[in-house]
Amino acid sequence: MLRPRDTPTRERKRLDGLWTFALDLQGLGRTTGWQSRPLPGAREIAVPASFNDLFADPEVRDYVGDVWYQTAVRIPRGWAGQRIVLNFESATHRATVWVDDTEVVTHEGGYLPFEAEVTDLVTPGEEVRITAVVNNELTFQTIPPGVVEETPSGKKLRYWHDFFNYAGLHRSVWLYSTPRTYVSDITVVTGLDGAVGTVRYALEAGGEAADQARFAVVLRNAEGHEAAVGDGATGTLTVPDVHRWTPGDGYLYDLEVRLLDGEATADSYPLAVGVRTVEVRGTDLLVNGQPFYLRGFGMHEDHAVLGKGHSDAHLVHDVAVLEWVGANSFRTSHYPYAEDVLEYADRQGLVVIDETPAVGLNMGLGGGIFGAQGYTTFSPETINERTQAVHAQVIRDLVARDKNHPCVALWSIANEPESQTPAAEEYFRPLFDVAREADPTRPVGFVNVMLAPHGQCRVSQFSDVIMLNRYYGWYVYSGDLPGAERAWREELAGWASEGKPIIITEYGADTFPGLHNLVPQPWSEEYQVEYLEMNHRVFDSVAAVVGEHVWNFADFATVAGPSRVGGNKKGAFTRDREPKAAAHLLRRRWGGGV
Ligand code: BDP
Repeated sequence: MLRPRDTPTRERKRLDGLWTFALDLQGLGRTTGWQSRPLPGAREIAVPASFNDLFADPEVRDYVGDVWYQTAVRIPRGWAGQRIVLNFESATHRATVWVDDTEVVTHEGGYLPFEAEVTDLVTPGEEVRITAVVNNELTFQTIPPGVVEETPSGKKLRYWHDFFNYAGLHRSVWLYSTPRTYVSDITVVTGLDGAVGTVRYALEAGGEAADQARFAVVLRNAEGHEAAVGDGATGTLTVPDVHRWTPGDGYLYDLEVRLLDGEATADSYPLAVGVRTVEVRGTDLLVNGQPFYLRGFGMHEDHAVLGKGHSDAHLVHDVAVLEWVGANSFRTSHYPYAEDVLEYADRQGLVVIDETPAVGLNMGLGGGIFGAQGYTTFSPETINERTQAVHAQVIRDLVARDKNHPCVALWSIANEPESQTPAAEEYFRPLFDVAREADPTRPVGFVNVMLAPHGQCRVSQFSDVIMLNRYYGWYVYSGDLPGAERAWREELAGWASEGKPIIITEYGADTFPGLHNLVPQPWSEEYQVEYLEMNHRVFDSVAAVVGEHVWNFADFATVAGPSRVGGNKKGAFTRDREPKAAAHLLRRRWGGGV
């Protein structure tokens, strides 16, 4: 699915703004047809945003179930004769959408786009009603998993990931037009041979005359000069003296894809192309043949009021903060981020570890954080073959959306799943095949949890890159940094013997900003600094370590509980992106700018 764009042959209309909104407290909406009338008892709501924090209302914040969104839109008069599509960049975690009274699409999974062709349901110049019922429940067959428990105080959603279950319409909603026969997909794979760049492309058409589709492509450099031309549905363009996409230099070419009707352009679509290679060799991660060391963070889409709603202002600011601190990369922990984020990372030359929403497939984790357990991770009643099929699909969908972004260097197919059991090995083995089949060009890994240390993990054998989340000095050896350092060195030496590159995808200590200690104790700014320094000593002594991502970029909202003080406080920055002492340490180590 290509992202909606304005091109010489296409137009788009963004449907963001104030919609009407209603909680379906009695579960009546679907049976009594709320899509066919103004939503009962509706209030106005902002799109995009999570619904949870917009109102000072606990009923909304902690709501579990269906919520309804509605708006009206006039179809542009000029779209007569065109194909018309309704596109949601995401709806967390599932949605069914109607145009007037007609159901047009249902989609499962909260962080990837979906769309429906609505040409026959609309009349250019006329208004239509768009209604979406969005549901935030999780089950053992969703990614991420969760379970709705009936309690004396009502429905409660239990889940095994450490971030608040924000939900709603988090990203833009679009109405767009294309010609009746249109470019439906583009795949590019870039290569380098000395100073010569190659852009291998494959094009697909959809619609009425898709079978007879003929294509022409032009690659232009950033100054708009033609760098190469080609025709046919597949081909390879060569670019002598290519300007590479390199970390820190997000140089992009523009690939203009044209679908031809005789000599005329029937459809046209532009794709930003960064020419670069990514490869694992021995214990190195190579970008353009050069060893690359990742400095940065695991992040979250998380802001006051907006929750997980995307905002360009916050994107620009977050990336400015990354630049200030000297980060060259981040992980989209723990779900695919808005496409705007990836497009911006492409232009900024930031390297991205792109993660699926497979987080919390580990019921043995965090009893203290998540409350009483009593579930088995992999079993016929919990995470099972059906979950695995959903997981496989989300990997395919993520690759389909993000395959052309030069910023994406590595796929992470899961965060901290159970990985020390035979059931985990059986579950994950085919998923690595799915990822490699979907994208044979990028390394694939998953993020290993402390409960499956070196020697016990049965899933890392499938990874091209070892990714480790480790909390020596926090969850274990808390307050005992010398003990933590010894234990950490010992474990890391084990992983280094595997002969693969290692990225430390999480290390961090909760820190309450403004809490100071002469003798550093956990939760103080001084302890966070000493904790990070200890980790850095360990990393710097192991050649196979090719990256350090602090957990987390910023403090973020999570499930309330005895070990969380106003959210997860492991940020190097506060939730409003002010630096803690640790951020200054990182800036010195990473050579931050501005
Ligand atoms: C890891 C998770 C991350 C948590 C973090 C923590 O990957 O989502 O927020 O630890 O405990 O378990 O702070």
